[in-house]
Amino acid sequence: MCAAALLTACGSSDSDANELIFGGAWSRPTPGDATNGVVYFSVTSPIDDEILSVSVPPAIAGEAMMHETLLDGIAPPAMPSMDHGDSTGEMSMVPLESLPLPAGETVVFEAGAKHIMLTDLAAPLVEGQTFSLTFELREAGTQTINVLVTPNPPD
Ligand SMILES: [Cu+2]
Repeated sequence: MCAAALLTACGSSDSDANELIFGGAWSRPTPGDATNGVVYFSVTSPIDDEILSVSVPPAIAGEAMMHETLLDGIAPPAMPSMDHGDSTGEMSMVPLESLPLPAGETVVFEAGAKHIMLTDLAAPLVEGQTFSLTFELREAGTQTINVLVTPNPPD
């Protein structure tokens, strides 16, 4: 039943007032030899909440993690640095252990900023494909969204 609810939250029947609003979840198609994918979306919580973790079905990727891209010169938060890049020079990424969602504030995951990183892709992500991403939130519990694989951000 969630399959039809493209780009919208589902599986939230255990909450009502705490309903999160997810927008525009998308992921770039990947070339055949890529091991990592990336997911972007926006989320708004009506109450103060916090994303505790994110997961992806094993049929899609080995692991999903929240990351933030930083530029050299900007002090990273007090977390271990994790540099994926071998040629990107000034860009680095740090894992986000959790992410606060202040009430009513839209938090955006987008290129060059916060993103969900998928590692150990089981297969290339193909344009038109969809897959689910599941979030654990401190207040809202488990929330699952559908992600569309597309080269361009949805409107
Ligand atoms: Cu990353």
